Amino acid sequence: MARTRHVAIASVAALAATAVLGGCGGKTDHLTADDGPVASGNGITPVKLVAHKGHKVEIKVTNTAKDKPHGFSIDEYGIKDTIDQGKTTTVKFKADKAGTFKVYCQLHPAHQPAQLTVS
Ligand SMILES: [Cu+2]
Repeated sequence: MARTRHVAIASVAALAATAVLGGCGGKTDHLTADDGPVASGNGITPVKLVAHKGHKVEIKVTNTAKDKPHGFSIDEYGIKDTIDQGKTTTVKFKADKAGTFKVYCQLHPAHQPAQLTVS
């Protein structure tokens, strides 16, 4: 009986350890961006996005244009998405590289890009 109780306590301790490890480094930066018309044409706003190195990043991107799809790319993180007009998508990646990266519409290179800073 005593041995059974000991085993039960050990497995509870193991579960608790797993939960703590899961929380460590598992922080997520939630960002929001619009991809579509801006004052001077089309582009991505806000023009400055900031994330913390080591965090997961989720960028909720809405294509606010009414007439055409727009793209959302960050080359250094291997992101190349296309969002249909009026739709929202969530771009997810791990911010494992520090630096300032160009965020742009790969469908329309002339559109105003944004910058993602990871530090
Ligand atoms: Cu575009």
